[in-house]
Amino acid sequence: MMRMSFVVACVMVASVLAVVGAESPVTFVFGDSLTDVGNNNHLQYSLAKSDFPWYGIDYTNGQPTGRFTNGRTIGDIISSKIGIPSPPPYLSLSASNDAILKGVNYASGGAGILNETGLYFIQRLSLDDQISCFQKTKLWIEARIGKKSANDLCNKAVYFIGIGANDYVNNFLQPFLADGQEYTHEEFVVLLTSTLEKQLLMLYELGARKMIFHGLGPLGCIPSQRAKSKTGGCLTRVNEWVKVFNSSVRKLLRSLNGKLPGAGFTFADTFGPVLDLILRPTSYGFRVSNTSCCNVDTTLGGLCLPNSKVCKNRREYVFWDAFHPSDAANEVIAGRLLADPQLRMQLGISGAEAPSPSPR
Ligand SMILES: *[C@@H]1O[C@H](CO)[C@@H](O)[C@H](O)[C@H]1NC(C)=O
Ligand SMILES: *[C@@H]1O[C@H](CO)[C@@H](O)[C@H](O)[C@H]1NC(C)=O
Ligand SMILES: CC(=O)N[C@H]1CO[C@H](CO)[C@@H](O)[C@@H]1O
Repeated sequence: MMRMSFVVACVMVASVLAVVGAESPVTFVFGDSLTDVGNNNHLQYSLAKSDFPWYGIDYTNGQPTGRFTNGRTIGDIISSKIGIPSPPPYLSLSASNDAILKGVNYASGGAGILNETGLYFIQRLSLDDQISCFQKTKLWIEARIGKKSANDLCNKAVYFIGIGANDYVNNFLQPFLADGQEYTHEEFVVLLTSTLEKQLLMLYELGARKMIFHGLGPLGCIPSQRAKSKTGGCLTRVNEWVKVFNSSVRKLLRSLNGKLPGAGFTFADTFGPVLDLILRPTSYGFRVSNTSCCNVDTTLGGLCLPNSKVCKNRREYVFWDAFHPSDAANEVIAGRLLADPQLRMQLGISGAEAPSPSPR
């Protein structure tokens, strides 16, 4: 599970943003528990699941869906703002389902860039697995509309990728796993970046051109990491590492844009805004950011279990459980992302009424 992402700043966005041209964008979503909308529910042996109360308490019908938060994910909110349905989980679809022509979500709680990340969850779709699933989707699409149209669809689609937090939280930062012992952080970032480069090249070969990579947020400030600090403060060293990762990925995307014809790979940096949300929650209408709404036991995984106590006003908390932002925080983060001119361009949203981000 687990990554905290970016951002901040309450943004006033019209209920549906104007999407230029008649066609709604087709979106393919890759990632971890921040964007999983139910894939892991289909993995029988996965331990990275959230298909129980209190998850989903603020979602439509108040039921758990496999989302790792009390309500909507950032992706759900972005989809709704641009007027498209949130793409369904890949593992709920089949070749004959019309939904595959409109967008698919491959995100899986516990997943990372590296195959070995989150191995103690037994089952999850690593980024390599997610790309294989996309490859299958493309074959399904070809069977439906022909090779040329399928290529065209894949070229025009927008690819959201948000991954890497588990490579820290459920790999490098776990003292009992090999990667944290084998590699210095410098070497680890090289490994992550070079693995990601191969993965992005694979997506490019499959037709991806417009891509938005979500950088990591201040992971050192999520409740599961704070719990490791004597004072309950943010782990500065972890935040510094995340910044190095972000720089390295941003550089990678620039270099790929320079050598791959037609590539428009964007880095969406939300580290600063999310840190601001955490450091000054009251400026955004929140009250608490140093602990989660759900009273979780970080020594027992940090998820919100059915027997946990949940806070009264869930909108007052930036974090829902030890790893994941609340629905209210996701709304702030999504608004911040949608204020990014590059992201708006990728989504074909007209620039005219760009929302102005401002703390509440
Ligand atoms: C990770 O797993 C995928 C598929 O399971 C495999 O194709 C790939 O080579 C593996 N990558 C590494 C670095 O082991
Ligand atoms: C969070 O911050 C509040 C106010 O500064 C403090 O009273 C509380 O002890 C902190 N909680 C944790 C878990 O650090
Ligand atoms: C060079 C560079 O792009 N660094 C960025 C990576 O990390 C932090 C947080 O995301 C950014 O503020 C830096 O600008």
